[in-house]
Amino acid sequence: MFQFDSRCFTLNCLEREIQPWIDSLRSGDPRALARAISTVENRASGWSDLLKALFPHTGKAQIIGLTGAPGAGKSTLVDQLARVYRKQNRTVGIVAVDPTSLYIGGAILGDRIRMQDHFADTGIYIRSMATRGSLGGLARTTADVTTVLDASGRDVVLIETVGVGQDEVDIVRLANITVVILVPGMGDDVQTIKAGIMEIADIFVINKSDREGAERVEREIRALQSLAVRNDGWTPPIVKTVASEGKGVEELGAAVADYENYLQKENRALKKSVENWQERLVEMLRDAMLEKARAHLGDGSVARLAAEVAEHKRDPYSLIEEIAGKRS
Ligand SMILES: Nc1nc2c(ncn2[C@@H]2O[C@H](COP(=O)(O)OP(=O)(O)OP(=O)(O)O)[C@@H](O)[C@H]2O)c(=O)[nH]1
Ligand SMILES: [Mg+2]
Repeated sequence: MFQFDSRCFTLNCLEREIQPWIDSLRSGDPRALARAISTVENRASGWSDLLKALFPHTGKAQIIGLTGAPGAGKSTLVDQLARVYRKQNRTVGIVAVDPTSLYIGGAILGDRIRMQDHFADTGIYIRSMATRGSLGGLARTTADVTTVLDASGRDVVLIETVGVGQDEVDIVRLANITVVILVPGMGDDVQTIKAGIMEIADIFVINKSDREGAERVEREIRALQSLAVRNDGWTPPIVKTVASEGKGVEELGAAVADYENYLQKENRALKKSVENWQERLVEMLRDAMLEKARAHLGDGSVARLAAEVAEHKRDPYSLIEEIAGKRS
């Protein structure tokens, strides 16, 4: 139904094809939305034209990234937070990113169960990104999927990601608001949490506060905060939650709203967005150049060149200059 016509080569023709799709997507049709997300995620034919056409409709959603150690209760919290927003009549899109195949089984199962829970509610759309796209990094694909959700008119987009690697830092960076979830007594004391993740927190959540040690985690966060004051002057609040019982979730919603208000002042939201785009544009450029170079080199030639360098038949520096077109 929404397939691109492969005979469509002109811009006018593409626009004619894309427009009805975008119209149904923006009117809230979940099938049009699912189709658009798959197209973008799989880099299927027409993906970039679709994103180009969607971009003018973006920038309205509140994008909230939630990250934390495996099993910290991220999905449970996301689910509860989605309920809070639904009570406020705001529509929600959820993107659950699974960075390693190790978590895929559990996460997908968990998401299915939750999906059933929200089944009757078209105000919640859940997407589990189980694959690491071969074209473009995980962060890039997540950003593009978020763009689709934003353009579809979702008021809030919640992105869940395990805070373990650089990819995850990149993913949460694309959010307007970053929530870092810690838990007491899991061996992941504040010190052992990746420093990069701690720095990007706009709000801290201590989930599983029904367990012993929540105060200790709070003290550790406070101690860290006293060492490094953020240059925007915001002190990330600490919210204690028991996600499995829905406790503290309203408070988390309020903390998010506080930060939203803070961002609205003194052009901070725009400043943050410019910073984010700076990162994203560089990444998009890197992807595009790499793709161009690969297409130019053809299949298998990177392996052949690697062999030549390894055997010292040629030096890698001139080789790259040659490929990058600095010298010909
Ligand atoms: N005691 C307690 N258990 C909780 C709380 N929140 C979540 N859990 C439980 O912790 C387990 C993991 O929760 P998830 O929400 O799947 O955690 P996650 O961080 O999304 O996990 P991954 O996506 O696999 O990294 C589940 O069994 C939840 O029921 C809480 O506040 N207290
Ligand atoms: Mg999860």
